[in-house]
Amino acid sequence: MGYNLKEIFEYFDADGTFLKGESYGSGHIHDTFRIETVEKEKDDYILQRLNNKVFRNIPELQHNIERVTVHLRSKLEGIPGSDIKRECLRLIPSRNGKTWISDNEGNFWRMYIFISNHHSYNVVDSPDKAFEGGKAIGRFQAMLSDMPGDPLFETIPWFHNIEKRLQDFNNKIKENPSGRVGSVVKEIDQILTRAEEMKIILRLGREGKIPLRITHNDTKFNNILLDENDKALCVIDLDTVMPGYIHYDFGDAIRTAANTASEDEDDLSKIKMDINLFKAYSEGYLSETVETLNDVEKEFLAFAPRLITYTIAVRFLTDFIDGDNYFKIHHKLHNLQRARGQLRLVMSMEEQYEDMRRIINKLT
Ligand code: ADP
Ligand code: GN1
Ligand code: MG
Repeated sequence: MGYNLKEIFEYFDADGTFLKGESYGSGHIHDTFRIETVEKEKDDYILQRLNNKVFRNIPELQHNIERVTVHLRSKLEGIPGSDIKRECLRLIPSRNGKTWISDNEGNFWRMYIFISNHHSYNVVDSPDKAFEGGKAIGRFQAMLSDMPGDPLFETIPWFHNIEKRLQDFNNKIKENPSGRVGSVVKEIDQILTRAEEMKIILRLGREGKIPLRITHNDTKFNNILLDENDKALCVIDLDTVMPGYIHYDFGDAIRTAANTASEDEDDLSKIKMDINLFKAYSEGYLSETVETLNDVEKEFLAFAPRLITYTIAVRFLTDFIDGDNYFKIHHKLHNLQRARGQLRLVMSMEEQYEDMRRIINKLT
């Protein structure tokens, strides 16, 4: 769809003159554009058409991000040498005084400063990068741990709730809206045989053994930007920052940071969890958080990657059965291919589970 990016850009109170706008990044949810400005010394921008089918309440979503970025910036101001413009997302207000606009076609738009000279990875090729990613998420959680005010708005209710995800999955299997169920019986079986054991984190939460904290909830590695020297720079994609268990962030990051292949890999033989990348990410993450986590949180850290990789497999397969209404896809079997990849990764984690537990035990 062709949008008049120049006109939309000019509704925001940006510093700089529109030069051009192009599709950017590989996110699965919004339509993201990089806007370059004419003046070389001025910032570029990220302009996003927000997915309001996924995020039903844009004002509350934006309010969350305003609160989170204001708090993060106040923390960074207290740290000498911080590069505040690159270490924290900055929303650009629009000319109506809000941090988003809606156009005549019912589209919602927002804009951030483009974080310059960053590196972004879909696949991680070295323990150093994994370590830095872990540090970035640990620091992010630590900085938000004392954010004042009411709990954040739940932008997607039940987001990582595996009981609810399995309910939706089973309902779609019964409905079979696109006639695809017959082609995925093997994958359905792989999911159902693991369903019970996946409920443990929710159970621990209900029993009061692990606390809800402010978590990111979408820590795939391309949402963690590294700097030009591949050091932790900025955690982006703040749409799902809300109350959650730390296992969700740890698990989602390992799912991507320690996968030897990309999420989209169709050759399953290339997909494995790399235990060295797991170890390095864990070291980075725990270097920032080990003092604050309770014993039960630590005990179940090694399980978290199995849970979240499984959860994403359930979500990809549900979307495939539903006829591809949620994630952006680039070919007909894309969601199925992704679900298969995630299931393979779960199996690789199961094989290495004792080693994962040993590593976490040593670090905690
Ligand atoms: P989605 O929810 O669709 O993943 P994101 O907010 O993660 O949307 O943005 C998509 C991609 O755009 C990111 O993975 C990243 O590559 C890039 N991006 C987003 N915000 C910025 C920013 N402020 N500076 C630089 N790149 C960004
Ligand atoms: C989506 O927005 P993005 O592309 O960073 C999804 C995550 C999934 C991920 C799978 C709001 O992340 O939950 O883990 O795709 N985000 C949302 O790649 O659903
Ligand atoms: Mg993203």
